[in-house]
Amino acid sequence: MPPIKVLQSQFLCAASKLEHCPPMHLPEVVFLGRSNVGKSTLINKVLQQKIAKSSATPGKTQTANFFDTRWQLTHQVLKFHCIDLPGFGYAKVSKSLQQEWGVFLCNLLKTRSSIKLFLHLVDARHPNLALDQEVACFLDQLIAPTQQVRRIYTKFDKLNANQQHALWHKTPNCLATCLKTTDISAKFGSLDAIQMAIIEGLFGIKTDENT
Ligand SMILES: Nc1nc2c(ncn2[C@@H]2O[C@H](COP(=O)(O)OP(=O)(O)OP(=O)(O)O)[C@@H](O)[C@H]2O)c(=O)[nH]1
Ligand SMILES: [Mg+2]
Repeated sequence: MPPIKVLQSQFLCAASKLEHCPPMHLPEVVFLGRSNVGKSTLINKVLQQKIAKSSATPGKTQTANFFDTRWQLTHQVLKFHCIDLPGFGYAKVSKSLQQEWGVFLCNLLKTRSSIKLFLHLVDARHPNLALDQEVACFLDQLIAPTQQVRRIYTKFDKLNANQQHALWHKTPNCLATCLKTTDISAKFGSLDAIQMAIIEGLFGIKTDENT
């Protein structure tokens, strides 16, 4: 697999309305999932920089946060945006605000044709929650042929070896992540696999890792 180098990443803007979102000049990958599932943490991992704010308290990310990044893959320089979203299903915020986020997020996901890849993060300990199934159906209905959805299991390190094998067996070649690279056996995927999936989803560049 050709090496990926993250050349540069920077915070671009935070949006709570469609009008605040940046122009759709670059392909975009959006990280979505339940509150506290590990969206901001995974963005920091793939961008190799503490750029998205993560927290043990659910509801940390409250706006759609856009990050600009430039990666090098052999001789190509690839530019794209990562979007960190507020989580679904966070009960502590006032209902009206939550509804507001719901409408904004749904419109963002439906109308931003620059989003080429939706990464749906699911807690590996709870792979079949109704809320995640709803999100998966919602995404299936809205995606265009130029867009792709991939599921990533987070907190894989919280499963014991048997549970890791069972989940892997059920969904072969799934993408999985954990807090520290050493917490996950290489056979269950790696940060490289997630980075390559992003490049494949955004630019259609296929590598051995993803085939
Ligand atoms: N053990 C373990 N902990 C994780 C993993 N990913 C994230 N965490 C922890 O889970 C908590 C939530 O992580 P965040 O990245 O802030 O989650 P989020 O999905 O961005 O949360 P919101 O912004 O509130 O929606 C933090 O304490 C992280 O350290 C993982 O793969 N393994
Ligand atoms: Mg977050």
